[in-house]
Amino acid sequence: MQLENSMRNFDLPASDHDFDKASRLKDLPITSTHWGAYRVETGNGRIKALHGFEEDPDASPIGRGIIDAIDGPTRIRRPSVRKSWLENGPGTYPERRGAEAFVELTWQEAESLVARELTRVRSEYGNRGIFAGSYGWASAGRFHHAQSQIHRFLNCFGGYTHSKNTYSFAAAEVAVPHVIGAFRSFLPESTSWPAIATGAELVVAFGGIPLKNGQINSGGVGAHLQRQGLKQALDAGVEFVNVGPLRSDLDESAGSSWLPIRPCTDTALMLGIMHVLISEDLCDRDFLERFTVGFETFRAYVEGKVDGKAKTADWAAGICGIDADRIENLARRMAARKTMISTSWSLTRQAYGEQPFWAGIALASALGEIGLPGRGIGFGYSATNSIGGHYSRIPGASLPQGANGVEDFIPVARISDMLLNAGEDFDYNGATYKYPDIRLIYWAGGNPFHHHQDLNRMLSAWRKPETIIVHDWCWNPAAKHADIVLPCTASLERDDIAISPRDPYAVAMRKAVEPVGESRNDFDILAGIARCLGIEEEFTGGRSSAEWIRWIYEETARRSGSQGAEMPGYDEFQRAGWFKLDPPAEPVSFLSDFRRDPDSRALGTPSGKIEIYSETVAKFGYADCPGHPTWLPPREWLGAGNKDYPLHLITNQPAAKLHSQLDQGSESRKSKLNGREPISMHPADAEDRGLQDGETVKVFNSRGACVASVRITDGIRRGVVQMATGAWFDPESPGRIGSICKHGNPNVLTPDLGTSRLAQGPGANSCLVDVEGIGESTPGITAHDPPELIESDCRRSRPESPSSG
Ligand SMILES: Nc1nc2c(c(=O)[nH]1)N[C@H]1C(S)=C(S)[C@@H](COP(=O)(O)OP(=O)(O)OC[C@H]3O[C@@H](n4cnc5c(=O)[nH]c(N)nc54)[C@H](O)[C@@H]3O)O[C@H]1N2
Ligand SMILES: Nc1nc2c(c(=O)[nH]1)N[C@H]1C(S)=C(S)[C@@H](COP(=O)(O)OP(=O)(O)OC[C@H]3O[C@@H](n4cnc5c(=O)[nH]c(N)nc54)[C@H](O)[C@@H]3O)O[C@H]1N2
Ligand SMILES: [Mo]
Repeated sequence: MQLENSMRNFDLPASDHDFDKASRLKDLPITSTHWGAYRVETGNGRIKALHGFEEDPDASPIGRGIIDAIDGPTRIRRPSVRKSWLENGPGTYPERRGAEAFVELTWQEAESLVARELTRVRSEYGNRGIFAGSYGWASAGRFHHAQSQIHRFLNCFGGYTHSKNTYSFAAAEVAVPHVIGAFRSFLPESTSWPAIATGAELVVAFGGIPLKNGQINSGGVGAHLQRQGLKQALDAGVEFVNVGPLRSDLDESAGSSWLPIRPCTDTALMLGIMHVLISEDLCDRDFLERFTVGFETFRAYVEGKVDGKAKTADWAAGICGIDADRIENLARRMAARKTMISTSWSLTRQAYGEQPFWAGIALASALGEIGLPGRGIGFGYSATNSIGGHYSRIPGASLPQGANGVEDFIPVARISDMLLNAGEDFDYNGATYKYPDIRLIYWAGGNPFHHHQDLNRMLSAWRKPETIIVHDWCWNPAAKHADIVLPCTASLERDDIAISPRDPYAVAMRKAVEPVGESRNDFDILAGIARCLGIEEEFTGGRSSAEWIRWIYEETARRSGSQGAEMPGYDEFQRAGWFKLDPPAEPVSFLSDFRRDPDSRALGTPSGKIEIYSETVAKFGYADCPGHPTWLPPREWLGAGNKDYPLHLITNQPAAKLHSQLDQGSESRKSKLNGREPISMHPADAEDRGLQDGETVKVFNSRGACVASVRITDGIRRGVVQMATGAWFDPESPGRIGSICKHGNPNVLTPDLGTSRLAQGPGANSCLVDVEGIGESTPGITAHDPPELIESDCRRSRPESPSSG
C-alpha cells in the first residue's frame, strides 16, 4: 500500500538484526535540512551516506541528492566575475549575462571589487538603487541563513529596497488578515491531525493533501508526521475527498473520492456548494450571526441579486467541470457530517488567488464548524510537514537584522515589473507606491530563474541593472546570469543550529566535511566585504560564527524558559546533538479560543469577527478583488476557449527535491525522463496529438517554450497537463530572449501577473499551453554544465589557499 510508506527509513536498518548498525548510526554527526534531519557518514573527507534521523519514522530520500552534488562539476569553487563586466565595467553588455565566460579572482580582489561597486551605486543612486529582496529558501540553519546575513549586512550599509510576502501564498498573506485578522501567524495553530482523527468525519481537500510536499519544512524537520497523520485519520474512519486536477494529490490508497476539477475554478465550486446550503436551509445561522459579519451581502451575491446570476450547482458545474448532482451531494454531505475543509496553498498561486481562501473561510463559516475539535478550516494540509502537527514550537531567536534605512519595497513577485517600469506606480493592499530605479541586485539564498514566472520577460528585465551579485554554492542559472558570483559553503561544510518555530526539534548541525574549493560561509564573505567598507565591527557585532550560534541558542532557551518550557544548557545540547520540546497536552483546534469566547478572544479584523464581507477591502475599490468572495474568470483557464493553447498547465512542487535545489543531484536526476522534466498528460490528449509515453515534446505558448518528456496517465483531468517546477533553466541559445529551454523549466511558460491589485502575488498556475512532438531533433542538455572559467592574471601569479575540490 502506498500509504504504508514509500520512502521510509531508506537507509535505516529494517529489523532488529541491524540493531548494532542502528546504535552505530546514533554516534554519527547529525545535520538538519529543509527535508529532514540525518546522520552523516563520511570517509576520506567526503560524504558517503545520509541516514534518516532515528526519531524520524518517514525520512525523506531528498537528502541523498547532496552526495554527488557537493563536490561535483556544478560546484562553484572560486569568486568569479563575468568577463565583459570585469573588462569594461558595470552595465556593459548586459545581454551577455548567461552567455559569457567568468574570470576567477582571488577573494581579496573580489571583496574590494564588491565594496567599490556598492559604494559607487550608493553614492550615485542612493541605497534605494540596491535591490536585495533576495527571496529564497537557502538552507536550514538558523545562523548561516543567507537572507538574514545579507539583510543585516546591507542594513549596516544604509539599507536596500526589499520585498514583501512570499511566492508560496502571497494572496493569502494579504487577503486572509482582512477576513480573520491574520494568516501566517495562524499556520502553526492549524487543527492538528489527532484532532481531525477524533473530531472530523469528512475532509474536503481543495488541491488534495500531497504527501510529496510534506517532506519539507522551512528551517528543518525533526520527524516527518504527515503520512502518519493522514493514516491516523483514515484508520479512525474519516472520509477524504480530493478536489483537484491530479488524482495523486491525495494518496490513492486512502480510498478517497476524486473530483477532478478544472484548475482555477475552486471558487466557483465553493459558491455552488454555498448556494445549495442557502437554498436548502443548511447554513448554521447561529454561527453566522454570532461569529461573522457581512453574510447577507455575500448571500445576495450568491443568490444572483447583484449580477442576475444565481450561483447554483448548475452554474458552478458549467465552470468547474464537476456534475451538478455531485456538487449538490457534496454540499449535503458537508452539512450533514463533521467537516474539515483544506485549501491547498497552490490555490493562491493563480489569477485572483485571494478568492479561494476567502471563499473557503466563508464556506466553513456557513457550515458553522470553525473552532470545533477537528473541524472547520485548515490551510494546506501537507503543504509542508508542519501543518497539522501536534507539537510545541520552539520560539527560535534569529540573527538581529538591524533597521533598513530604505522604505521602498515591492510585492515579491513584481520583480520584472519593477526592473522594467522604474518610477511607475503600483497598487498593493489599499495604497499606491512607486517602483524604485534599481541599479544593483544582490541575491543570496534564492534562485529567481527557478521561482519567477515568464522567464523570457524576466530575462529582459535582468538586463536593466548595472550589476548583479549572487552568492551560491552551485552554478545554477541564477549564478550563470550574474556579474559577480561569490562561492558559499554548503550546510554540511559548517557548524550551525537548526531551530524552526514550526518544528519541536532543535538540532546541533555539525560540519561534516571541509568546504570545497575556496568557498566561504556567507557570514565570512560579507564580513570580508564589510572590512573593505569599514563596517566590519558593526556587521559581525564583534562575534565569531561559533559565538553567534551559542547566542542564538541561549536567547532561544531564555524565551522558551519564560514560556515555561526548559531547554538544556548549550553544552549539554551540543553533547546530545538534538533536543525536542514535549507536545502540548491537548490537540489543537484552530480558532477554538475565538469560538469559546468571541469577545475576549476577538479576531484582529475591524469587527473582531470573521469578515465574509470586508468593508475595508470593498473600499479599496479593486474590481479584481471585491469586498466578498467572488468568481472572476481568469484570462487563462479551460473556459477561456483558447484554440491556440487548449491545455491547462499546472506547475506544482517537485517530489524529488525542494524547488531547484539539488536538481543536479542523484535523486532529482532519477525523477527525470530521458534527462528532462516529465510532463503528465491524459491518454486522450496524448492520442489527439499522436504522442507516445516517453516521447520528447515541445511545450509552448506565446511566452515561450521548453522541451519535456511525455508521461501518459489517467490520473490527470483531461485537458490538464502537469510539470513539476525545479529543472534548471537551460536555454538553447544562452542570452537570447525567447530561446527554448532544453531541460524543461516550466517558468518559461507561466504568466507574470499579479493575483490582483490587493496582494500582487504570483499567478503561475493560470497558464495555457499546447504540446507537440519534436521527433529526433532534440537539443543536448547543458543545464548542469558550469560556465567557461578563466583564471585571472592575479590568481595565476599568487594562487590563494589550496583547493580541495
Ligand atoms: N511555476 C511555478 N513557480 C514557482 C512555484 C510554483 O508552484 N510554480 N512555487 C513558488 C514557491 S512556493 C517558492 S517558495 C519559490 C522557491 O524559490 P527559491 O526559494 O528561490 O528556490 P530554491 O531552489 O530553494 O533556491 C534556493 C537557492 O539558495 C541556494 N543556497 C542554498 N544554501 C545556501 C546558502 O547557505 N547560501 C547561499 N548564498 N545560497 C544557498 C541554493 O543553491 C538555491 O540556488 O518558487 C516559486 N516558483
Ligand atoms: N517535495 C517538495 N515539497 C515541497 C516543496 C518542494 O519544492 N518540493 N516546496 C514547498 C513550498 S515552498 C511550498 S510553498 C509548498 C507548496 O504546497 P502546495 O501549494 O500544496 O504545492 P503544489 O504541489 O504546487 O500544489 C499542490 C496540488 O494542488 C493542485 N492544484 C493546482 N492548481 C489547482 C487548482 O486550481 N485547483 C485545485 N483544486 N487544485 C490545484 C495540483 O494538482 C498540485 O499537485 O510545498 C512545499 N513542499
Ligand atoms: Mo513556497
